[in-house]
Amino acid sequence: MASNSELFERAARVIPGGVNSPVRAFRAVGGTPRFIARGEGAYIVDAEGKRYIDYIGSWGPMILGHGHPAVLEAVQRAAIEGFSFGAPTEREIELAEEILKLVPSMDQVRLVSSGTEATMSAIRLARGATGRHKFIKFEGCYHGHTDALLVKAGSGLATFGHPTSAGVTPGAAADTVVLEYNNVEQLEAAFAEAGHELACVIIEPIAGNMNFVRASLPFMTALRRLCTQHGALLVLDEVMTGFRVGLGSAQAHYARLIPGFAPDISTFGKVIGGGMPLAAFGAKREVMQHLAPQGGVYQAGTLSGNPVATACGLATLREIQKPGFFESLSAKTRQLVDGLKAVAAENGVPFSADSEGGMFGFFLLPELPQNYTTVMTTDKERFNRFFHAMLDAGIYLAPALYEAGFVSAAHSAADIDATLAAARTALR
Ligand code: HOZ
Repeated sequence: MASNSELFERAARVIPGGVNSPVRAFRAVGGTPRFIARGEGAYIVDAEGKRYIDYIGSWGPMILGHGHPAVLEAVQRAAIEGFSFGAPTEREIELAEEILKLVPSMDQVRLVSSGTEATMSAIRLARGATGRHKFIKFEGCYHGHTDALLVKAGSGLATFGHPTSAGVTPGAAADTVVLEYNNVEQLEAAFAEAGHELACVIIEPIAGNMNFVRASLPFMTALRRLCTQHGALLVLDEVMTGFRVGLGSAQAHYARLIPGFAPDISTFGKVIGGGMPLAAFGAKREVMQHLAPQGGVYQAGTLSGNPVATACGLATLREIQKPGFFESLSAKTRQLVDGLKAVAAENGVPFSADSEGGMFGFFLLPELPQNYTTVMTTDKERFNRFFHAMLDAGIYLAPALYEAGFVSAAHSAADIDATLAAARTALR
């Protein structure tokens, strides 16, 4: 049996940095990434046979835990029928119908293979539909790795201290306007100056790539009002929050608090694929009609609407609609977050934490931060010590303080208790 470090050394010879996505490399926290051999419900088991309670859940998708029987069965059946046809299938319609039933801000949805594709296509669609070039994004929000969006982004870029990626040309980023998250004044000023040139504003409604930072109600209200006033489209990036913070996603949460609130375009990923490469973007019919083959905005993909991925997504979406699913998931996640706060208070450690549905975040800061600059003031050394002590105790948290965490339906009360018991020693 090869150890994690042997596998990492071997991987580094053939894969840059030994990983296929940078945050997996443990660079922010140091040490050796765990090579995962298998997942079972709320747990993952590494190459050395050590079991962990998994709070990453593949960075969001595994809302039912690993190897849910209904999902497994649907995937196995679909795989036998065929892996990929590059032609339409009935299951794509079923998945689109299921998504649209749960997200009333959209009439139509286009299936793609990754969150990056979804956000990239949403920006192109907004530009094509409005005939404008510029768009606003917010510092610390990560919308995938397309050039124009890799400016002052969170997640892996924050981890490595390069908020804007090398290789993004000034031309590619020239129409990207970056503003501070939750800063209404800055937003008003930007619209006053360039509102007529803006195709859209893209935002993570709960930013999960600078840990967990909610858009405040005044900020979201201003955003909706300004977009409408100036003819810019509001793009909610729900790749992370979609079907994860609640059945109607983050937009339903804001719609409950802000009368009439709805985005113009939404992007989804992660949960809608249940762990398979599947994502989507959607909007009202008048916006979506700009997409090829009806309209002039081109977008395509060989594996888009893949039959195995749609089976996985569909089975997952059906499970999360069962009565009481989100009530139970939210309660468990709150139990974890409240427990961590209590442990930190016992240990006299400055700590704040928040959750919505099955998504959570915590900071070694006395108050929840409202923007990226404040997130960056977190005590990194203490976070890294905490991370490693938890890992040793069999608790698998995100290996960077800029990432949100995820609880699944498979996590039990005993798992949460075990996590809090480990935190009692680790959080010092
Ligand atoms: N974009 C993810 C972090 N927010 C990382 C994905 C991965 O490494 O799997």
